[in-house]
Amino acid sequence: MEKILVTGGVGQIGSELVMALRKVYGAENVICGVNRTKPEGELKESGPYEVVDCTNAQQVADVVKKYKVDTIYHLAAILSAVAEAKPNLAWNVNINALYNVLEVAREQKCAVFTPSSIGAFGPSTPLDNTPQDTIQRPSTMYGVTKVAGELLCDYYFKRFGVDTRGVRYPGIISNVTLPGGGTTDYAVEIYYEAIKNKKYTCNLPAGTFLDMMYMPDAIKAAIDLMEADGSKLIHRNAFNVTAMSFDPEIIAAEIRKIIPEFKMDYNVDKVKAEIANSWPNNMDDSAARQEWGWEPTYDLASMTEDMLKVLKEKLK
Ligand code: VAH
Repeated sequence: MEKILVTGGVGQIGSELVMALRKVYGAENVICGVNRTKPEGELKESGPYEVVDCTNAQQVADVVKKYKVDTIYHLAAILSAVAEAKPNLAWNVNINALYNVLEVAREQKCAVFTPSSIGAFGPSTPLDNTPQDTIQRPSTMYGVTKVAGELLCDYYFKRFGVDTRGVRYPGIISNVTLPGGGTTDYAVEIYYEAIKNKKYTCNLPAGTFLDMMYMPDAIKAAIDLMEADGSKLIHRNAFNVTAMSFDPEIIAAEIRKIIPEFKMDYNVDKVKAEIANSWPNNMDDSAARQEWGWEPTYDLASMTEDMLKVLKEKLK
């Protein structure tokens, strides 16, 4: 990997992935691709950025040719809750933009990382220990775009030899950039509210178990997969990866081990609750472990300790 473009470069994953990739490959070799929101601070100062609206194929092609990009981490996407509110926008960004990226990758011989999600599963999927290969009939526009994206990436590998790779991310928890419009956003907000107000009103009901992962592990998964020996990848796109599974009561109890006075009540968002109920309780990620050595570092206890430590400083 010499020259890397990260689309969605100021998003929850993109903003941290750009910084991690710059540490590994050299800041000047990692281009932060942004659309309407420009990078700020260290993200802006540490290396190049370009405005690239991925729904515009020419803009993608121009940036890839300008920097002789050989690898694209395509993270620009509309997340699940916003996708339900704006399904047409979600299709355009999550599929038409991906098609543009894959076409440019085919022409310019780039490798492509595109994340799928636990959202690619639906109510008829086995929700416990969800297999790598199983029924995928999602009931959300987000899920439809994720399944279509997985199949499109498989096709570009098989038909055109494009080196496409991807993982099915669970909910991702981070302390740098707030997530925007996801069903799992509560698992980030709860930490901020625990520090700021020692209380939180949760929008998913107790008993809603979802796969989750700390951001450092999400970044590690993306880079490790892209660096893996491609000849060993049987599944290649859409590997199940997870680090933990919890419901709101369990994460609240973990927070109380550090902030005993923390209180939580509920005001359930019916749309988000319906989306979350159609997703797995926990996934089987053995294929990723066997094919490219996936292994998370953080569990709920160590993530909670780190999140509260970092946010205590950040929110001072
Ligand atoms: C969302 N955080 O909630 C994203 C993710 C697993 C869910 O894709 O939409």
